[in-house]
Amino acid sequence: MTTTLTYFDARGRAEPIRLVLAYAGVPFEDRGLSHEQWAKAKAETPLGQLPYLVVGDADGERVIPQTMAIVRHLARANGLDGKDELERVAADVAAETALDARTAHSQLRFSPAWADEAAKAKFAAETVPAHLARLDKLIGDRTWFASSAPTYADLVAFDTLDRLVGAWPAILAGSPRLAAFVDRVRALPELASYLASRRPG
Ligand SMILES: N[C@@H](CCC(=O)N[C@@H](CS)C(=O)NCC(=O)O)C(=O)O
Repeated sequence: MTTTLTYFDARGRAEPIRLVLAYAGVPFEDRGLSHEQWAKAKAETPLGQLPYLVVGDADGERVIPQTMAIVRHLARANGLDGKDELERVAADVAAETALDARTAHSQLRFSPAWADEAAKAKFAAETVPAHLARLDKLIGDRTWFASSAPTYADLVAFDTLDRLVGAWPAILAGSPRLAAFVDRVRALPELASYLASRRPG
């Protein structure tokens, strides 16, 4: 079986996919296209968007677009989607809540307001805490969001929180349970090699 992930040469949307692959121990080719390469390749991709995943086996190749379809496919294929329906729902709820925060951050990050320090400070002071409060409520005093062991939702939540910490290093100071969660994910032995060698954020 071969697994090839294609995205730009950046963490971006593909990072939760890479984290799931790394945590599951699935060897994969991590293709990072330049914008010139993408301009040539775009027309031949499933939806004209990145990322997409190509999984090859004896039956041929499956080409899968859409970040969260890829993440959830890999989670199901590798037992990272929860043990039963209740856990699967909890994982989906946590992942969607993290993605709400990620989307809000990306909208600011890729807008002219990112150059406006006052707008950034307002976002960090008012918008981010509302997202963090939801995530904090979901994890409560548990170790992982949805199960007794990490699910894909923990990796999606880690990616979001890690991005926020990258933008505002003290952003989790008022959320000790989420800060401890981030440290816990960062310390997972399954992720050690990937986290030590991944692209800069
Ligand atoms: N919902 C899609 C959105 C994909 C998307 O917007 N990808 C951007 C990169 S982050 C893209 O392909 N941009 C290049 C283009 O549209 O030509 C997903 O999550 O995969």
